[in-house]
Amino acid sequence: MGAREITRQSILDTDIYCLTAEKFSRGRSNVEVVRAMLNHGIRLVQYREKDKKMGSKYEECLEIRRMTREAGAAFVVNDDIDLAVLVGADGVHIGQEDLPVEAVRRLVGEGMAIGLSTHSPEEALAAVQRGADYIGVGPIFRTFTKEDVCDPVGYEYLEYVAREIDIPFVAIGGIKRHNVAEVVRRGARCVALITEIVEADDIGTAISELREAMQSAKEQS
Ligand code: TZP
Ligand code: MG
Repeated sequence: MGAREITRQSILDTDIYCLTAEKFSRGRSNVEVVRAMLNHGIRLVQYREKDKKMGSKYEECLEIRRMTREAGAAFVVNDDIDLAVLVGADGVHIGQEDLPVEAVRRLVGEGMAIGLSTHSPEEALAAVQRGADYIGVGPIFRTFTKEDVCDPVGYEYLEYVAREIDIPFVAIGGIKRHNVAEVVRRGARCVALITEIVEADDIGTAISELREAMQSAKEQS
């Protein structure tokens, strides 16, 4: 799979959004895992790393930025706005308790996409109003990957977003090969995953099986 257009509007125009987490990567480094993702056609990667100091995160992000650029893939940094700006990321992803979207926009300028995690219709509507470029919708299923995660939002909220919200969205939380088809049937076009990919014996097999399941669900719906 080749390069693609990467703008604030098009950042989610891909099927699988891969997030890093070295703790779950079974001895592989974030850089190794991202290399495997890119080699298997992933074109949207988020650096999400809760267990490292800023200096190490900066070094890793510089390398991952270089790799994603070479592959024509988009690169998003989770939480750290300064890191996203410093490494020239395509996007930054924030949560409900972080700085407001308008304030983040002042820091990152007009060129960088801002993604915001949401869990309810009220949060989704507020995200649109505040100028988020895309929203995260989840957790769809129970997940043990994220600490302090709220209860699953279920399909109801996902279907609401698919029906009512005009900006791009990505479904996240507990998505696996065995349930991704239903997530697509409920309206998701892009899904974000951590453990199903970083924990896999073979990252390439996990990606191609996810893609197959998504593709046949799309053809049915
Ligand atoms: N945000 C909502 S759920 C989640 C994040 C970062 C964790 C997703 O991880 P997994 O392993 O795909 O359930
Ligand atoms: Mg966060």
